[in-house]
Amino acid sequence: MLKFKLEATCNKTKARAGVIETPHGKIETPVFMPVGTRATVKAMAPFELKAIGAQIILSNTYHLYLRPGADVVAEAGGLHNFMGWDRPILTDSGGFQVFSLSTLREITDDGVLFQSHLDGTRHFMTPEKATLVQEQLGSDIAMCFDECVPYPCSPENSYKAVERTIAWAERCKKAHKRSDQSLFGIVQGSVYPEQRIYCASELKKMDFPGYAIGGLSVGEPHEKMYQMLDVLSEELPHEKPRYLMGVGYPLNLLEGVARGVDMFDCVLPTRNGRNGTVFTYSGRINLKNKAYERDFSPIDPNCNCYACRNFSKAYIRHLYRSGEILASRLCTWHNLHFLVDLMSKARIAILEGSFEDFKRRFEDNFNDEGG
Ligand code: PRF
Ligand code: ZN
Repeated sequence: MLKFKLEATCNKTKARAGVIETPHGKIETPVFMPVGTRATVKAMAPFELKAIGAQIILSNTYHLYLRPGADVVAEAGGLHNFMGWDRPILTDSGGFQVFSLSTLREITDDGVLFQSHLDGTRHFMTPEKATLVQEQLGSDIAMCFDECVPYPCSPENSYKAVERTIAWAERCKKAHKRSDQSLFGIVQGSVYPEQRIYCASELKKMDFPGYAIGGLSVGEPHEKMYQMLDVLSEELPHEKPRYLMGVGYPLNLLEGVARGVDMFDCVLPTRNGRNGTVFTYSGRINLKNKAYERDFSPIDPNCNCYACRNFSKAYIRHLYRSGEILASRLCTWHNLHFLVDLMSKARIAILEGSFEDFKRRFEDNFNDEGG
C-alpha cells in the first residue's frame, strides 16, 4: 500500500529527499511529525496544524487503548474521523509508553502485564493486541510492538530485548491484516553496533515497508546516537523510509537527516511551547525571562508563522505571566512551525545539492548547549 520514492540524495552526506504515499495523501521527506498522544496535538486544532504545514501526525496506541478505548475510536469511523484530521496518521505501538508510563510491569516472551497510569487497572499487551488496536484506530502507518530498554543497559539485557523485539515483529507481521495500513519494524539494540546490525538484518528479512530506529534519545550521549545511525544507514534498505523515534531537537534532526533518516517525531516543540521555551534560528530562549519585558520584536524575525507575524516577545511574555492560554498556543504554534519548516528547508537544500552548507549554516547560528 505504501509507496516510497527517493527523489534526491546528498552527495556529501547520506541525506535523502523522498515522497511517501499513503491512503490519506503524500508526505514529503524529511519530515517532522507533531505528536498527538491522546488524539489531539496539544493546544492545536487540526486546521491550525494544516496552516503550519504539518503533513502527518503521530498518535499513541497505549493512550487510546486505555481511553477512550479502541472500540470507541473504531465506532467513530477510525482515528481520522474521530479527531477531524484527514491527513496521514502514524500510531506508535505502545512498546515505549508501556515501559515509561505504566507501573507494575511484568514482561515475558508472550507480552507485557501492566497497570494503567490512569486508574490502576491491569492489562496484558501482546504484539497481536497492539497490532489489532492499531487496525481499529485505522492509522496509515502502524508500528510493531517492541521492547525499548533504558540507557544505560548491559549488552546481555539489550540482547534479550533485541531477540524479543525480533520475535514480536514476526508476530505483529503475522497478525497484521489491513491492506490499507503499513506496518513498520523497529530496530532496537541500545548502543551496541553488532546488536543494531543483527536486529536490522533480521527485520529486513521480514520485508517491512519501512523501518524505525527505536531505543535512542533515551539519555545516551549524542555521539552514541549518531554512531548507531551511522551503522544503520548502511544496514537498512535504501529504498524504504527510515524513522528515528522520539527525536526533535533541531541539531539532532539535522544530524539524523545527514545520516539518512526520513521521519522524526517528538513532544519537545509542544511540551517546550507550553512552558514558554521557543526555538529560534539563533538558539533556544524562554519567553518568561525578564529580558523580554520590553522586547517588541517577534520570537524570530526569520519566521513567518502566525505568532511571529502578529505578536511580540513582550506580549507573549505578558500572556504567560497572566496565565493566559493563548501564550501556550502561540509558542506551540511557533515551535511546530519551526521544526516543520526546518525539515522543508532541509528537503529543498537536498534537492538543490546544498544540504551540507545549509546544515553548517544552521549549526553556526544555533547557539544552544542543550538537547
Ligand atoms: N519504541 C517505540 N516508540 C518509541 C521509542 C521506541 O524505542 C522511542 C525511543 N526514543 C520513542 N518512541 N515503540
Ligand atoms: Zn514563528
